[in-house]
Amino acid sequence: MDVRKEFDTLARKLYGRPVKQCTSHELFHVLLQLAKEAAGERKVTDGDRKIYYISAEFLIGKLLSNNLINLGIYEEVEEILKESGKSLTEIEEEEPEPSLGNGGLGRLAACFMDSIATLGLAGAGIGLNYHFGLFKQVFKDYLQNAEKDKWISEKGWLKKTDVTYDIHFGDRVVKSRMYDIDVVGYEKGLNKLHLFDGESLDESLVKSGIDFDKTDIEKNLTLFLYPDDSDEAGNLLRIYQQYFMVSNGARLIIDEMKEKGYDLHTLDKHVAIQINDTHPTMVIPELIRILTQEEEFTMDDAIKVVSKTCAYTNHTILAEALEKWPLDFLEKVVPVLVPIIKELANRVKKEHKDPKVWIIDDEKRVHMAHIDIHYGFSVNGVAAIHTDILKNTELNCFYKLYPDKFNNKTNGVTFRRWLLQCNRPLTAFLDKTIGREYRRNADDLTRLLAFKEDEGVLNELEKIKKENKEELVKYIKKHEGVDLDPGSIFDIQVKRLHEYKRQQMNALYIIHKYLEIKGGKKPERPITCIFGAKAAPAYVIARDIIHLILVLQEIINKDPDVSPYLKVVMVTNYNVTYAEKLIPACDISEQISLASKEASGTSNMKFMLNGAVTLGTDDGANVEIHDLVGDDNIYIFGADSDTVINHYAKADYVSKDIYAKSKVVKEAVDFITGPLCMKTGHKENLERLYKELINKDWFMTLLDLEDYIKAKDRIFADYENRDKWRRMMLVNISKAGFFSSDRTIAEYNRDIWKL
Ligand code: 26V
Repeated sequence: MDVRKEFDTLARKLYGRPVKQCTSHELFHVLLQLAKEAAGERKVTDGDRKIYYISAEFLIGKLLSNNLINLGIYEEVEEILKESGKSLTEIEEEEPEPSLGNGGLGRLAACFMDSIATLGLAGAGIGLNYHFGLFKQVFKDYLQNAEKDKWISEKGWLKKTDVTYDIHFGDRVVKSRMYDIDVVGYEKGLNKLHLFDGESLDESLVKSGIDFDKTDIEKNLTLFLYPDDSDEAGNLLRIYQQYFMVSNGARLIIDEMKEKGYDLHTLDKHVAIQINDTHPTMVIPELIRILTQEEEFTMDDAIKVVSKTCAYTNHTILAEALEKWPLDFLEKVVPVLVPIIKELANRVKKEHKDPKVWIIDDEKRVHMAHIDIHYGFSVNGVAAIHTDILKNTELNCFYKLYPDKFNNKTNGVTFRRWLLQCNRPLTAFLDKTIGREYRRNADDLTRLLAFKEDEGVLNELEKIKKENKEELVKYIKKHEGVDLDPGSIFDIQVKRLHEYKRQQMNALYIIHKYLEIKGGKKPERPITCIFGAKAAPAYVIARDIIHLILVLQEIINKDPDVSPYLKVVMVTNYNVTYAEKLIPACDISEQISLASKEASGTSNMKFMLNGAVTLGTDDGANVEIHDLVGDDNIYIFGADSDTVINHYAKADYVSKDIYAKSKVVKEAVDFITGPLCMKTGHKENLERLYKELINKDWFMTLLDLEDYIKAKDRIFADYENRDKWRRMMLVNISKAGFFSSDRTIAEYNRDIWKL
C-alpha cells in the first residue's frame, strides 16, 4: 500500500479535505479506515489445526497505534502527520478504550492474541461483546463511584458478521450475532477475535450508574462485564453470559470443522480449545451435548474426543475465586447441560473415592475447575511458583491422579504494546544501540548488557526516564489536576484493588513516612506515590482502601510541611491507556502481594521492561524476575510462600499481636482512625478498615509491614547512588526478554496446542 497516497485519498473521500485540514477526530477515523484496509491486504492465517482461545475477557486497549506498528506503517504515518502539524498522541485520544476485562487475566488474553498472530499460528479468540465493558471509575467525596462506559460507536474496529445462532436457555431463546475484530500480527499474520453479542440488547436499560434490571436477559445479556455478583440475580446473569459465550463458540467451532470437511470424530486433530480460567468451562459439556444429541456420537466417544481437545489454564489460587455454581442455578439457566454434567460427575465418583476431586459436592455445587481437570488434557499455572503451589497444595489431589496433565506456562506480555508503542524514546534508543532484532526475538535484549559500564548509554537511559516522567506529569496534571515533581522518585502501584495485593500496606507506609516527615526526618529526595486501581463495586473493604488512599492524598498534598517531600495520587479510572503512560515513567515497581497469592502478575514484567526496579515479595513471576536479575537488581522483602502457607495451615496468624508489639505498626494503623483522617474522610469506611486490619487481616499486611518499611528505605537510599541505579535499570531491561508473550505462546504451542 502507498500509505501517503491512501492517507490523502481517504481524508478527501471521508471529509472532503486534505490531511492538513482535518481535525484530530476526523484523522482518527481516516487512520482507522487506513489500518483496516492495510490489514485487509493480509490473508487470515489458516492451517489444518487451529487454537480457539475462549475467554470472558479480552482487555485489548486502544488499537490504532498498536495496529499501525504491527502493520509496519506507524513511522510513515507519524511522519506524514508531523508534516501537517498533527500528532498521533492527540489523535489517539479520540479513540475510545474498550474495557473488556478486569485486569491481568483479560490483558493476558489480549497479549496472547497478539503473539498468536505474530507467530503465524492459526488461531481465534472467542469472547463476548460487552456494550459497556467494565465500569468507568469516578471519585466523589473520596469514594469510588461506577459509571457505564460506552465504547462501541457506529464506526470502529468491530465488524458485524453474518454469523448468528439461536441460543437456547431453560426459559428463553436468545438470538446471537458474531462481531469480529482483526488481530494484526507484528510484520505478518492476521487472526480474528470473535465477540458474540445478543441481537435484542437494550442499552437504555441502564439508567444511572451501572444499575439495571438483571432479570431481563434478552435485553441485558451482554451489557456489562461481570455484573455485580453479590446477589442471586447477578450470579444467574453470569451463568447466562458464560453459556451464551461457550454455546456460540462451540457452534462456530463445529461449523468451521464441517466447512473444512473434517469428520467430527477427528475434532482433537484439528482443534485445540484453551479455557481461560473457569469462565468458559461449560464448553466441555456443551460440546459433548451437541455431539451426542445432534451428531449421533455415543457418550463415550463424545467425552473422549472433547477431553482430548480442551485444555485449562488456572489463574488464581484464591479459594473464593474458584467458581462453584449451585446445581439449581444451572438447572434454571441451562437445564440441557445438567444431565451431561451429572453424567460427567457420576463417572468421576465411580472412579475416585476422594470427595475432594468430585465435580458435585454435598451442597450440590458444581466445581467448574474439577470439570476442566478431569475432562481436559492439560492443566497449567501461569508462573513457576504458582504451578508448584497448584501441584503441591491447592490441586495436589488432582496432581496425584494426573501428574502428566500439569504444566507451567509463565506469563508474558507483548513487547509491541508494552515497549514499542508505550515507550517510543526507549525503543528508538534500543534500535540504535543493539539493532532492531530484539523486536522479533526478545532475548536479543541481553545485548544491552555489554553496555553496563558505558557512561553514554547509562546517561541516555536516565535521560529517557526523565523525559517519560515529564510526560506523565503533564498527563496527570491534565487528568487529575495534581501537580507532581518529575525530579522526585516515582513509586507506582497499579493493579486491581484486592486485599491480597496489599495496596493497604503501601498506604500504611505512606502514613509512616508522613509521620516521619512531620517529626522532622525528611527524605533525601521527594517521593511521589502513585496508585491506580478499580475495586469491584460489591467489595466493601477494597472500596475502603481506595477511600483511605484518597484521604491520604488530600491530607498529604495539602500539608505544606510534607508535600515538598511526599506526594500521593490515585489516578482515576486506571486502564490500559493509563498504564501505557505510567509504566514508562516508573522508578519503583510495587509488587507486594502476600507471598503465594499472586498467581503471576504481569505489570511486574512491563515495569521491568521499561527500566523500573521491582520492590516485591517472592511471589508470582517476581520469583522468576529475581532469578533472572539476581539479588543485586531487585528488592525482595517479607515472609516467603512456605511461611505464609504454614500460617494458613496452622491458623496461627494473629494481626493484633503484631499491632500490640510494634510501635511503628501501631502508629501507622492508629492514624487511620486518628483525628486527621476522621476530619477529612468518612468514619464508617475508616473504622471498618481499621477493625479489619486489627481483627482479621486475612492477607497478613501487618506481618510484612516492618520489613516493607526497611526495604523501602533501602531502595530510596540506593536511588541516590545514581551509578548503581542506572545499572539496575539497564540490567532489568536486558533481562526482560524472557517475559515476551511470544516466548509464552511458543511454549503453549510446543507443549499443549501442537499446531
Ligand atoms: C477473581 C475473583 C472473583 C470474585 C472474588 C474475588 C476474586 C479475586 C480474584 C479473582 C481472580 C481472577 C483471575 C485473575 O484475574 N487472575 C490473574 O491472572 C493474571 C494472568 O494470569 C495473573 O497475572 C494474576 O496474578 C492473577 O491474579
